[in-house]
Amino acid sequence: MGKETKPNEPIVTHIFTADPSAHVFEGKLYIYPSHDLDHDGPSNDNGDQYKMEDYHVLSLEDLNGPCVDHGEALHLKDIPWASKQLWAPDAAFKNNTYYLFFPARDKDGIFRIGVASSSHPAGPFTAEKDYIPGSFSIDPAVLVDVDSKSYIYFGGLWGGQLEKWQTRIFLSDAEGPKPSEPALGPIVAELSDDMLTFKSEPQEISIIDELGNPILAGDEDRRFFEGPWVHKYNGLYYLSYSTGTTHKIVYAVSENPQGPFVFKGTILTPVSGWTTHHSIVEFNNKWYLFYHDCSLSGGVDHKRSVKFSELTYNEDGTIQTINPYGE
Ligand code: FUB
Repeated sequence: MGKETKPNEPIVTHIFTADPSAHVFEGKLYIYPSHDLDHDGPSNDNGDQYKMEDYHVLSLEDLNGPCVDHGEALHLKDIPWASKQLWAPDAAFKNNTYYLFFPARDKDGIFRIGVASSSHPAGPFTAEKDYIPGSFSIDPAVLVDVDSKSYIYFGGLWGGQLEKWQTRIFLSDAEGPKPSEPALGPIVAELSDDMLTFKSEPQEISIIDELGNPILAGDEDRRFFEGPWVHKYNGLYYLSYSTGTTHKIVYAVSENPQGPFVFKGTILTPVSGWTTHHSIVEFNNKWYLFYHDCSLSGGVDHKRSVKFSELTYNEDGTIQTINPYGE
């Protein structure tokens, strides 16, 4: 059991946590983060420093804490198809079951997305024997829509390998589009009713500007990099994501869960550390942004801590930009 939580402070300090996916289950706020490890191994653009081996589920009864760490919910050794790097997960509830969606490298070193299930939101989760057929890249986020259709969003550049799948075949030498070409978007697929397979072919989401032009690969303040998250507000779908090299969380809006999404603006200004990754959730009639930074570790990129901040919509549905350091 941790101490009381406060906005813009680590919700736990006994372990390093990152990539928080927050959901309200059974009246509590459950957070599904990555579990960062303390190590001195190599750090590079391939993301080798993010060598996580398990997941811990956290929960809060209210936003003043304390935050409960429910312990290990799933370990790499219990995932038959995975070899390393349990990156950013998400969870969903359907069929009276809690599903944990997670990326990991398979035995060939290729990122895939797996599913594990449990009867309890905190697990322990039992992994399927193989990854989701046809899955690739990283950072799954699942939206169970009001009509009970479920969508999985995923993708990430560089270490997340999205560039290598442009032909839907893994090409290890493939590079991303030129700066003047449309950026790669995140991928969406509808999930099967049992949540274990893709019901539809994964398709790329288009992110456009207010004039209908695609966001270009060279537009690093707006183009998709990794960490897609989709939530609904007033009947609209909000796609938010990290811009990677410019370290922002930005968002785009659509009337359709599969897009196209129209770019709107910045939700979170850069935090300490290279990565930025978030989720957005409504809890007790208020909206919250969960995110991470590296303040607790003094700026070590792979030793991150989950924090939260209240999120405010303007009357026109746009989101007010959050600067977590109050500058
Ligand atoms: O935590 C490992 C990776 O770093 C995640 O998958 C990315 O979104 C970034 O936060």
